[in-house]
Amino acid sequence: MRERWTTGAVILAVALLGGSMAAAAAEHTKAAAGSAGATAATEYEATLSAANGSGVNGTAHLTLRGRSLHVVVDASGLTPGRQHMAHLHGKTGENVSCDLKDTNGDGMVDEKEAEAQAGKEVLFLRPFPSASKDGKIHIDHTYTIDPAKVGPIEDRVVELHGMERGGKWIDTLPVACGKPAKR
Ligand SMILES: [Cu+2]
Repeated sequence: MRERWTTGAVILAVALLGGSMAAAAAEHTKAAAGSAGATAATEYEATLSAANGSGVNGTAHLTLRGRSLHVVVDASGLTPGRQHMAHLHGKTGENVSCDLKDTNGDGMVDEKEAEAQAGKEVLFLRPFPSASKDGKIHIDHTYTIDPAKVGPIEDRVVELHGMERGGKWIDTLPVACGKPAKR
């Protein structure tokens, strides 16, 4: 009697194990199919143009592979020795542009005005770079993105921030903006 109960338990355990293994195998197949689909890369290029008369210019190259986004930014004309914030900006369901407007007419496009046009940060390009002695920055990093938050790359803009204004360092002030286009 005890023998039969044990046998039954073993059969049940094997059945459960078999079931979970089948589920694991199915999950594995799904993951493999997903990564196979994700190997196709989409490349984007953006020319970064000066904002707020910063004199900053540069380029951004973005490579999207599934949820992986490789970003390379090179720019010059930034404030030497300062750390400059860098982001992708956008608005959900909208195609934003770098047409940043000084709506309050104070002679500069502050971050609030820029956000009205280009939207908030949808991706922080961390670690933020510090400009070299000759005012250059370089970003080369791969991010795992949430596609629902980041949205279509071609609907976003790349922004660099931080410059002195009236002798005061303003870390949020936009200094360059560029719109990625597929290449
Ligand atoms: Cu930003």
